[in-house]
Amino acid sequence: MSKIIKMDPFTRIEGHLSVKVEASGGAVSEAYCSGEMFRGFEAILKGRDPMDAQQITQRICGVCPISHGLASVQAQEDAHSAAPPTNGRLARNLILAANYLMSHITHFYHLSALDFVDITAIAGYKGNDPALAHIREWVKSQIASKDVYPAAPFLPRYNGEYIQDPGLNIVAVKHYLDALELRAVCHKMLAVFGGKVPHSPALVPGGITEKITTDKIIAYESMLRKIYGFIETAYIPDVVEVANYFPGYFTVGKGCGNFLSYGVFHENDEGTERLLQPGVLINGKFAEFKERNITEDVMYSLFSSGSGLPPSRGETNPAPKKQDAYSWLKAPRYGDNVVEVGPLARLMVAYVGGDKKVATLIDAVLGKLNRKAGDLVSVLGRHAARALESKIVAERCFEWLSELEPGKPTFQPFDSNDSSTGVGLTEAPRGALGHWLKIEGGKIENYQCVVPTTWNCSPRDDKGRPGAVEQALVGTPVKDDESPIEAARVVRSFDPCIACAVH
Ligand code: NFE
Ligand code: MG
Repeated sequence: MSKIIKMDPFTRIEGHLSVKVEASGGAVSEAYCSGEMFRGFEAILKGRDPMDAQQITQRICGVCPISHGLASVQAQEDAHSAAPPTNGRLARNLILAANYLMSHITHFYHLSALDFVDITAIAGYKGNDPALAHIREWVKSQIASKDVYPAAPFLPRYNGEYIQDPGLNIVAVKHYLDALELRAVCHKMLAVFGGKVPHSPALVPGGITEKITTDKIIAYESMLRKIYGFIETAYIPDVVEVANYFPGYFTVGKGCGNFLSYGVFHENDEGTERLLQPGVLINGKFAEFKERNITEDVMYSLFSSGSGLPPSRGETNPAPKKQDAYSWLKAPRYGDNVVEVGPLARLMVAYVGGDKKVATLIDAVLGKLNRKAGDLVSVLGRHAARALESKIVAERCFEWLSELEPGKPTFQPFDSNDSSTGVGLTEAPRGALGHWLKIEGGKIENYQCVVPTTWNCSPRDDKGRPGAVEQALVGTPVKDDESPIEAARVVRSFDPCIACAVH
C-alpha cells in the first residue's frame, strides 16, 4: 500500500517549496514539487524603462542577485549591440565569482550539512574554543528546555543516520561557524567591485560603474586568499568526509541524467569564450547548446498562459484556481527533454565536452573516492561538484585580478535602440539562467525569466513527464514515513531557490 508523505514547508532552502512523495515498498514511487507563491516580476517589468530591469530583477533573489543583474544587462547589451570593455568584463567575473563562492559555501555548511552532521555531538565538546564552547552551552540549554522548537535551525530534525564520529561532528560545527564569517568575507569581496550586497548598483549595460584601482585589487585578493584556503582545507575535505561516511548517496537521487549549461564567466571581449563552456548532455551525448530549443509548458502550472512557448514569446497570466495545476513554477524543457541544471550540470558538460582542466580535477577526486564518473549523477555528486567548482572559480579569480588594468575604463558607451529584442544567458550558482527582453518605443514590451530552480523543481510538463527533482526523488529509500530524511537529502542536493523559481 502506498502512503503520501508531505514535506511542507521544505526547510533549509530558499523560498516556499512543498514536496509530496508517494512511498510504497520502502521507496518513493511518485514525487510532486510545488512552488507555493506567485510573485509576478515579469508583469511588474512591463512598460518600464529597460534600464530599470537590472535593478528590479536583482530583487527576485537575495542569494543570487548578481546573476539576475548580469542576465538583465546582457539581454540589454544584446538588444543594443553593446558590450563591456576588458576591465568591465573582468570585474563582472569577479563580482559573480564572489557571489558563487558565498552561495556554494552557504549551501553546503548552512543548508545541507545538518542532514549529515550530528549537531548534538557538540554537547560532549571538551576543548576550549570559545565559539564552540558557546554553542555547546546553548545546545545543552535548548535540549533541556521545553520549547517546541529548541535550538533552531539545528533542532528539531528528522530522525535518521547521522555521522557518529564525535571528532568529525565537532570539526563540522566549527566549519559551520567559520563559514558564517566567510559568507561575510565573500560579500565584502563582491562589494569591492559591485558597490554593495545584495543587489549591486554597479551592473549596467556596457560594463560596470565602479573604477578599478590597485587598492581594490589588493583588497579583493587578500579576501580571496582566505576563501581559497577554506575551500582547500575545509570545504573539499568535508565533502570527501561526508562521501566516505555516506557512500550510498552516490547511488541515490540520480534523476533524469540530462544536463544543460549556458556557459559562464566571459573569457574574451568578443563573448565567444567561457571559463565553463556551454553545452547539453542528453542521454550522455554532448551537443552544442541552441537557445531556440528552450520552451516552457504550463499544463500543471498555475498559469493560463500559452503552453510550449519559447521565452521570447512567453506570457505570465496567473490562474490561481486552475484545475489539476499544482505549482507556480512553469515547466521549462530543452528540445522537449527534461534537463537538470546547476554546478553538476556545468561540470558534467565541461567534463564530457573535453575540458582538460575540469577532467583532471574530477578524475583526481573520483580516484580518491574510488568512484566512476557516472557516480557523480547523485546526491553526493552534486555536493562534490559545488565544492570543485568553488576551487576552479576561486583559482581563476587570482588570474582575472592580475589581468585588470587600473585607470582603464570599465564602461563602454553605446546608443540604445528604441525597438529591439535581446537575450541574456548566464549561469547562476544554481544553474542556467536566461532573461528575454522585448523593447518597444523605449519601454519594456515583454520580459521573461527562465530560472535555474524553475528547470530543476518544475512540475510535470504537457506530456505528464515529471521535472528533474521529481524524477530524482523516485526510487529514494524511505525508512521512516515520519522522517523522510533520505528524500530531503535528495531535494537539498539541488540547492533549490523557490523565490527565484517563481519570480
Ligand atoms: Ni534565488 Fe537563483 C541561483 C537564480 S535559483 S538563488 O543560483 O537565477 O533558481
Ligand atoms: Mg518565467
